[in-house]
Amino acid sequence: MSHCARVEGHCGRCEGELPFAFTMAFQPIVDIREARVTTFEALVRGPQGESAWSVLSQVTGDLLYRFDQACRVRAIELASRLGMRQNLSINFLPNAVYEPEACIQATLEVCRRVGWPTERLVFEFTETERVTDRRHLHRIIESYRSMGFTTALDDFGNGYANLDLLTDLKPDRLKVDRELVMGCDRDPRRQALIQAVKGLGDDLGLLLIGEGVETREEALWLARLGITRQQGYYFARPAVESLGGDLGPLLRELRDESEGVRQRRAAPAARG
Ligand SMILES: [Ca+2]
Repeated sequence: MSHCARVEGHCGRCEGELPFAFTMAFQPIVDIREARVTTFEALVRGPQGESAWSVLSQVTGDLLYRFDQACRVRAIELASRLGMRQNLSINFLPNAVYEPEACIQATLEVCRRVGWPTERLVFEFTETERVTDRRHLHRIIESYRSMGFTTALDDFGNGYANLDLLTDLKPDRLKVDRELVMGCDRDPRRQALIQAVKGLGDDLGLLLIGEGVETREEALWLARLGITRQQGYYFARPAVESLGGDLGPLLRELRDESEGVRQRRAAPAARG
């Protein structure tokens, strides 16, 4: 891995080989209103498609920086090689970013090398429990925003993700966690919560994404509320080193149905 030009002298935190192999899977984020895939989220996997945990459990503290950098590089290289035309969403570990403007250099370098436009990169982040981390996270988000990247607050509605993060960190996008989405078509409590989050998102100018959509009913309920950006097994599971199958027929059908256009059609398209 190349040296980081923005750091005086020698940083070295992200240099060196990793003692284990890994690869990336890609899961689509769709827009039902537009009936298209807008983004692919890159998710870490073992070299033979093993779980994320099988890889993450090997990331010790001293490997954190280089692992985070290697994930970004691998995701961008693969997205380019697979001919991805959509946005690429990358999860980052706030604790793996030492100095935002310096640590982004390897990312920018691989973008230049493979010809990936930086405006098609989205960075997803989650909150951690410590206030000092919050300040650090704030600095990273501000820095990324100034560099023109899109940011998304991940897992909202689960764990540490608090309401004040929205105004404090000002992300561009908000990913509504599976915990809220699960069974939303038939649970009044979840519906009330999601409606409140939607109102908040609208007021703050955030684009909402429903995560963990697993059924057609959840997809349609969210779409009718106006949360037309969605991700989950209902559309596609993460595909290792692949962009998966064509979701066009399914998405057009959902668009028509959510907009009230009832058309007699055959069974839903096969999932990707
Ligand atoms: Ca994520």
